[in-house]
Amino acid sequence: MVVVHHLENSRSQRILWLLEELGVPYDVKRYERNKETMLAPPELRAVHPLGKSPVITDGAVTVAESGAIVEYLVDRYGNGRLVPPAGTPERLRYTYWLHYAEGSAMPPLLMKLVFDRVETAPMPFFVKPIARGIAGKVKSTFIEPQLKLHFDYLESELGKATWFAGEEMTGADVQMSFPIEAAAARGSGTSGRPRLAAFLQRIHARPAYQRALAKGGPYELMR
Ligand SMILES: N[C@@H](CCC(=O)N[C@@H](CS)C(=O)NCC(=O)O)C(=O)O
Repeated sequence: MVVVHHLENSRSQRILWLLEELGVPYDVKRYERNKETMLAPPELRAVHPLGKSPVITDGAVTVAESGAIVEYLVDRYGNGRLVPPAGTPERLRYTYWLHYAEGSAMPPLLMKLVFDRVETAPMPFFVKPIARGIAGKVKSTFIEPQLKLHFDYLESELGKATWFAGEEMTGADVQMSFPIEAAAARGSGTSGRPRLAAFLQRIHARPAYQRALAKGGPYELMR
């Protein structure tokens, strides 16, 4: 039986969604974030040394890293579903987006989260203007332009086909859902980008997505 080690309000939500799309039975083991640091609890390190989510166990097998988990589940349980046939241009796009989500889209989003926190973190009054000045500068000169570059690119890519890898929904869309949802929650991403907004509406309307939400519990991404 597949067990998803699911950290609240996190990337592992998309793995529940994938399992629902595939119709694979699974158990969810829930973990709560530390309220102050927002980090995962130490128990997750007993499953995988990094203690990050998602991580799945499937019998004797443990798989971490969401792109690898998507690939594993689609290969093991998909019977050809949610992955374009090998050797096609769609398959190459599938591989590209599977890597792009965590390799390229998430780093500037994570940086925005961190520098937003620096701006609001409690600190001695005399340090505040300096810390805020640095954070504001990094955001305006690097992070915001990078986010615009990436999300304009995504908007234009969705003009080429309905889904990221082509006309069929695939595991790449599951993988890409998180950066787009995270960007939407953080006030960038979908505003003024109708194709990205439509992508989110389309996935949120899927019965499998809603079943996954019911299993995973409340899903509110960090702003
Ligand atoms: N690239 C990894 C990122 C894993 C990751 O950072 N997960 C976050 C949840 S969204 C996490 O576990 N955060 C809590 C922590 O770092 O303690 C993946 O896609 O699986």
